[in-house]
Amino acid sequence: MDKAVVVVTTPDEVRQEEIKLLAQTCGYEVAKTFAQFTKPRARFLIGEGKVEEITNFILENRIKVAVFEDYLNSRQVMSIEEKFKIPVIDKFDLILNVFEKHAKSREARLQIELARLKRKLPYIKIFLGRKVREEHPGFGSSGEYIIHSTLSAINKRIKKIEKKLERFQERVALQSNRRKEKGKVVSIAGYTNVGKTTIFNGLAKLQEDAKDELFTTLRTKTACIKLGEEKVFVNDTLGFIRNLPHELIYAFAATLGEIKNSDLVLLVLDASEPLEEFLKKKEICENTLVNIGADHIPVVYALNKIDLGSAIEEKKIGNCVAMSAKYNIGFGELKNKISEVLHGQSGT
Ligand SMILES: Nc1nc2c(ncn2[C@@H]2O[C@H](COP(=O)(O)OP(=O)(O)OP(=O)(O)O)[C@@H](O)[C@H]2O)c(=O)[nH]1
Ligand SMILES: [Mg+2]
Repeated sequence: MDKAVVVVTTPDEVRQEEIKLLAQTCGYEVAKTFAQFTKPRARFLIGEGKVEEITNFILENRIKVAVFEDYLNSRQVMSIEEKFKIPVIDKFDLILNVFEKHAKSREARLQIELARLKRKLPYIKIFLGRKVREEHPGFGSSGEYIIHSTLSAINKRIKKIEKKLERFQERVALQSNRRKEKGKVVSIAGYTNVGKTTIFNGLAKLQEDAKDELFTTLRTKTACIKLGEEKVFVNDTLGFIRNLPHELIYAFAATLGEIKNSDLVLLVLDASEPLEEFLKKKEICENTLVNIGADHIPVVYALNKIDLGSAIEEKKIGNCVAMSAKYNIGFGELKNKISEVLHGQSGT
């Protein structure tokens, strides 16, 4: 396992935990976490003294990668890498690495490549500019040619992937329209690792991957289930996370788009979390639904993981069902609630 250092600039403990969990999901062993809560600095994000301290630790402990919790711009990445002499990644890169680890479908891989290319473009521009200036002093036409041809090759690739994903999205839309003719569609949404796939498996009596890792599910899976006499299609979807960069939401539009086309969103929340954290994650999920244009759809809240024992009275909100997907508790009530809301909405 490669050793990593984590650098945090937020006092928010949950964010600090989350970045460590992401690093571990990515296969890194976190050797040490460095924290600095001062105002962000332009050059390294953190102060020069801190940079020195971390550089020494990296040298002494054979650290392979430095992970920043906050987002870094390309110039910052480059300046920090010059000091640390190891790759520097931030939360955006880390999420992409986790996605990559779990990407099984061609579309997921394309979406990741697209996000990475777009993200790396400014970095490559600066990097090439510097290199060309070093190797071709005077910055003559040959240097400019190198930059131009490299960037245009990358832009071509971006366009090509975007076309492919567009076609994929059209196919998905067609499929989901066809499904809609046959029955109602319920999308299971929520924070990553909250138990969406376990609920999906319980509803559909399937055995999809459900692991104690972030972002196990990348590609929407659909199953047809019976609610009484009625056929309903259920989607298992990609998880949400705090601070999910907009670019990433756009890159995964093909995947998240299905939520927008459903008749009901089953929003899964972890009822075992302290109230404050529970409410924060609920807000993040609801904001994400707004961002992907799915906030007009009726919601049923699944308060999952009640087996872990925590006060849930104060967490009961709107149409909700307390359940434990892992221990098969609450599925009957959940199905009834889904039917009730689906029918209330259709007026039948
Ligand atoms: N204690 C407890 N654990 C649960 C429950 N439901 C799910 N889990 C566990 O939570 C972890 C995540 O479950 P998943 O179903 O993979 O969660 P997910 O929301 O699909 O996660 P991603 O697809 O990775 O975003 C797994 O280790 C599950 O076994 C529950 O009701 N109680
Ligand atoms: Mg899942």
